[in-house]
Order: sequence, then C-alpha cells, then structure tokens
Amino acid sequence: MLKLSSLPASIKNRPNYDRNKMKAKIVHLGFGAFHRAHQALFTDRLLNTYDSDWAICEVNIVGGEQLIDDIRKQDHLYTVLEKGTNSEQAFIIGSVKESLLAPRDGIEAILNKMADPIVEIVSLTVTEKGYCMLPGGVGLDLNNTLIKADLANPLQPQSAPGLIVEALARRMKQGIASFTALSCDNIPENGAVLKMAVIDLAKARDLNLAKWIETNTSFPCTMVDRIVPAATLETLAEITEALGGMQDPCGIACEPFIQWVIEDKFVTNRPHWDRVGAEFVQDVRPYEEMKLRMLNGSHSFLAYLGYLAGYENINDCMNDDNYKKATLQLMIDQQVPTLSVPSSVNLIQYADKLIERFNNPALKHKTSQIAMDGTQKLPQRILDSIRWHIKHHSDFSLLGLAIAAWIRYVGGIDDNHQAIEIKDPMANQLKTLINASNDGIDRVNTLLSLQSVFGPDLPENNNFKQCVISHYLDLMTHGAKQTIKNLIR
Ligand code: NAI
Ligand code: CS2
Repeated sequence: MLKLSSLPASIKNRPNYDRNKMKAKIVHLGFGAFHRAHQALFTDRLLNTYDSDWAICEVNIVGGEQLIDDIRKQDHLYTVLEKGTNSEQAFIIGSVKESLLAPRDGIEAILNKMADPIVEIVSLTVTEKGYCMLPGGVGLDLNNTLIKADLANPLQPQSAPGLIVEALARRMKQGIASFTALSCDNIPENGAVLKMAVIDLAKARDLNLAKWIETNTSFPCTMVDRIVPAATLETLAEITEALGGMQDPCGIACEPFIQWVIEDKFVTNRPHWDRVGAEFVQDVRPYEEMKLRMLNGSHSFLAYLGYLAGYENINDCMNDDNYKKATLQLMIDQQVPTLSVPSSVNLIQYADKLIERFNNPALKHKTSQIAMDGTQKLPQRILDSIRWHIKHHSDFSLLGLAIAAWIRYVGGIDDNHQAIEIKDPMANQLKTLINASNDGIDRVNTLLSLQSVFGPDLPENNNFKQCVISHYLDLMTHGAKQTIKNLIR
C-alpha cells in the first residue's frame, strides 16, 4: 500500500500541501483510469502550486469496487506514472479526499453528498453509454433500462443523469444553489448532451424542476485529452518499481501529453485549472471536433484494422509503415477538410504530433480496449465526417474502410481465424444481426440497417454502401494488412 511516509526521497512530485485543509467541493462520477490521470491530476497540481482548497469526492455507481476499497486504505493517495518514449516520471496525487461506492455506501449517501451546499461541481467520466441517450444524441432514451428504473423510482436513481436530477431536486427544495455539471467524456458537445439527458429526465418527472435546472444549472462543454490505457499487471509492476518497491494497486500509467479545454460557463466558483495548463474558452466545439475526428477517429480505425491483423497495441500498428501512412492519410485527407478550427491551430502539426503519440512504445494501448463500444463511438468519430464528404462529393474511402473493419470485427473472427470477444452495449443486437446474415454483401447490408448507429440517411446512400461493401470484400479476401497496403498512396 502506498504511504507517503515510506516513499523514497527521490519521488519529488508529491503533495506538499496540507491535505486536511482540502474541501471536497467536486463530486466526480466515474472514478476510472482516465479521471485519475487527468482531472484529479490537474486538481492536485493546483493544490501543489497555488493556494487552492478544491478537492474531490470520487463516486462509482457501477463497478470499481476494488479500486475504491484500495484507495481508502491508502488515504486516497495514488500514483500517476507518465511514460514517454524514453523517460518516465511518477507523481503522487493527493487531490482525492473522499470516495463513495453505490453498492457499499448506498445511493442515499451519494445523493446527500451531491446535495451538500459545499459541492460546486459535479463532473463525469462515465463513458458514452453512461449518458443513456438516444442514437445521434437527439434526446434521452426513455427505454434505457437504467432510465426506466429511475422513472419508476426517482428518489433512488441508478443512472448518472438520474443522480444529477435527484440531487438538484433536493437542492431546489432546500434552497441550495445549483452545482455546475461538467462532462469530461469523449462526446461531441458533451455539456449539451448531458444537459439534454438531465432536462429530459427532469421533465418526465416534474416540469418545475426541469425549469429550475434550466435556469440555475450550467453544463459546460469540454475537450479532454490524454491517452490513459487501462491498468495492467505490467503497468502496476512498473509503478512498484518507480516507487522503490512499494505497491500501489490504484496507480495508473499514461502518456506525458495532457490537454483540457473547458467552456467557461460555471454557475458558482471554479478551480483555477487554467493556472496549471487547462484552457477556459468561450466555444469548445472546434477543439472537440478536431480531437474526436483526428485522434479518436484514427484510434478506432487502428483498433479494428489493427486487431483484425493481430496487432495487440496501437504502437504495434505504428511499426507497420503502411498502417502509419494510412493513418496520416486518413487524418490529413479525410478528417482535416471536415473541420473548422481557429486559424492559430495547425492541423498538419496536430496530425504529426498524434502519430508521435501513437508511436509511444512505452504505452501499450490495446487495440481491443479502443475497439470496445463501437456503436457508441463510430458516429462522432467516423460517420459525421462521411456525411460531410457525401455532401461535398469528396473521397471518404479510408473512413469507409474503418466501418467495413468494424463490421468484420463484430462478425467475431479475426484474420488469423481467432474468435473475438465483442464488448458493446448493443452486443446482443449485433450478434442477432450477424447470425441472421450470410458473410459478405448480405452481412454489410444487414449491419448498415442499424439505424441507431448509421441513422436513416447513410444506408440509403449508394456511394456509402458501395464503399463499405467493396472494402468488406477486400478484407474478406486479402485481410486487413493487404487491404491497407492497396489503399495507401
Ligand atoms: P474506465 O473503464 O477506467 O472507467 C469508466 C468509469 O465509468 C468507471 O468509473 C465506471 O464506474 C463508469 N461507468 C461505466 N458505465 C457507466 C454507467 N452506465 N453509468 C455510470 N458510470 C458508468 O474508463 P476510462 O479510461 O476512465 O474512460 C472513461 C471515459 O473517459 C471514456 O469513455 C471517455 O469518454 C473518457 N476519456 C478517456 C480517455 C482515456 O484515454 N482513457 C481519454 C479521454 C477521455
Ligand atoms: C480511445 C480514447 O478508448 C478509446 O476509445 O480512443 O480513450 C483515447 O485514448 C482518448 O480519447 C485520448 O484522449
């Protein structure tokens, strides 16, 4: 267990502030890998460098039991190991003050904390599916299992939007000011999406409450970036080594790069995260779109094509020159034209930097991890760009290849004839479609009929369909490596 008193003196990056003076004014939903290496780290840097008292109460609604049990045993301290290509640096993070776990502490304890007047921000990293939205982000999915449960029992919610609505209902009733709800998930206009989920749920409950939330709560959008792969036995062993032999089961390894762009729209106070590298801006959209399409779009492309070919990690894909060229081509030729960013942003440099980050051999970011939840990720990473190209009559062949590779991937057999385990909230539905179709053109047509992913428009577009079919047939005949080779310039 991590203990400050037994840390080797060589570890200089540790809390040098009085942790007893910290106040848990942020409640964070989704204490996973990413939050530990991003928002909690920014908050720690602020405590370490400036006179800040902002700290975090971590909440897990689903999963993460072991993590919460472990972090409580080490006074909520943990390690972030930043791993560059040739160097690494360990940081002991002290910004977490409290933690709550739904199955152990109960929903009531979480709601009490969220309704506490001390809380000014509720932030989230609950993954795309945690927002319980209808496909295309057009509204809350009232048929979602968690939402149905929340509508039936609003005082004991199970979903993230449900918790926020009930906490705000209590604040309204008790005359307590609202908090700011800060989404930090990889979703375009994540603040607007969170707002829609919360307001739709509140409306289904009480129109007055919905109105109060609209008037009193803000939902800033954010662009968040740092590659933080899930912890493995290997990364935990590296952390033990960095700590001079001390184990930290809550430790997490990540890349050195970090970025956080936040819409400056808070209803009360906010931490001065900008003093430690975050940027507060008026409009996050251009940054979000750039990151989602260029970084995450390339990630999904590499995840499916890489996994099919037997590449375990993103950096393994980068060691294949054809994959590297295809990724750069995808970014420059097929994602850049779809973007409008401020003139100060150089997208060519951004693409080069992404290739450098993907190349990081120390990171070992698994293609199987990124391939998860494709039905939730492809629309904003790939399909919106395809729609742009259809409108502008331009080439989207590599984007189409990513979709063909996804269909091949969810078909469940890779290029080496090994079975693939599909992790996706729509896994059952996907399996039904796969079983009901013959491999080949029929499979593509069947999968493209999934309106919740492709909308009503794309399956009707003949160019799109033909592009995906022809790549799919190539993948069937030649495999992923050869298909990519045939496409690069
Ligand atoms: P993780 O698997 O380590 O953590 C996921 C967290 O979400 C867990 O705390 C879990 O309890 C919670 N969760 C999952 N389903 C939920 C649901 N239905 N309702 C409420 N909570 C739920 O994943 P990680 O790496 O922390 O990523 C989480 C999200 O953060 C991603 O989906 C993405 O949107 C965002 N992100 C991740 C980055 C990364 O490199 N890992 C970088 C940028 C953003
Ligand atoms: C990845 C992201 O898992 C995924 O789908 O594409 O988590 C990616 O690592 C981050 O967005 C980087 O900021």
